[in-house]
Amino acid sequence: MHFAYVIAGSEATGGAGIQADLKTFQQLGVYGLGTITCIVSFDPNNDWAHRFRPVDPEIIAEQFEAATASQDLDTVKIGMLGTPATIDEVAKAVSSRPWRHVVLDPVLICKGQEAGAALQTDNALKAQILPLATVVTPNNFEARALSGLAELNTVDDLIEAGRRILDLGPQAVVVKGGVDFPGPEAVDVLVQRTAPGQPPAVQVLSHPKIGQARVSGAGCTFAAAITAELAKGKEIAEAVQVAKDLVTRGIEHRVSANTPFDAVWQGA
Ligand code: PXL
Repeated sequence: MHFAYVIAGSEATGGAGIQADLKTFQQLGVYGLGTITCIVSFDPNNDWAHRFRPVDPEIIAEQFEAATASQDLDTVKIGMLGTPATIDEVAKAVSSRPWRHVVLDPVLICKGQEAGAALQTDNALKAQILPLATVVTPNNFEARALSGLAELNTVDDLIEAGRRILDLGPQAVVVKGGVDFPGPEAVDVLVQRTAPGQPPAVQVLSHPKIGQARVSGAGCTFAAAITAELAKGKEIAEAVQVAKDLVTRGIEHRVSANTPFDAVWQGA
């Protein structure tokens, strides 16, 4: 049995967050363990606005203790954290033991948060969590925020963003162009560290976009699938291709809901 661990937020409708992560782990045949960092409950009486509740850092520490004592884990995904106090706790816990892979989905803003608090959280994520990651999966918005590039309009822009984020510490960065990327293709770029002093290796993954609408859980599922495949011993490039295929199928077979977004179906 292979084990994959996720530290992320709960999203109560089941579309995103740790619900999507654990479904993805199951679909890819790995045993999932999870630690909840925050609880997001969209408000059906207020346009499905984000309601966000952080989990007490002490409770995060207890969950981490239970998960890491129960199995010998070497692969972890980090999803939404949400506050500087949560980031402090998760950084301390994750760096307290060795990992083969730490996959970071750098969830930057949750719509329920006010801007001032979000900036502090983004900076803490960049300073404290990004250096622990081996693989980072920013979307278009997150890649711009982390790289400092204003626009990502070409494949070369995606590659340049990936190179800059690689300089912040990880072994590999997957920049997801997503629906914001111009043109008919959903383009992801994998930029991977090679030998010291050598330029990074670049791979471009492309598949025709399936509509133009955002689908909930795509980013969570993508990073969780990479994590599951790495847990099984796959190389990063293979894991990213499996993840791209799973998310593409999951978007093709998306589930409609009363929320503004459809949700990825990992079981397709
Ligand atoms: O899709 C980003 C995301 C991740 N994690 C949680 C979320 C969301 C978006 O709503 O609620 C818990």
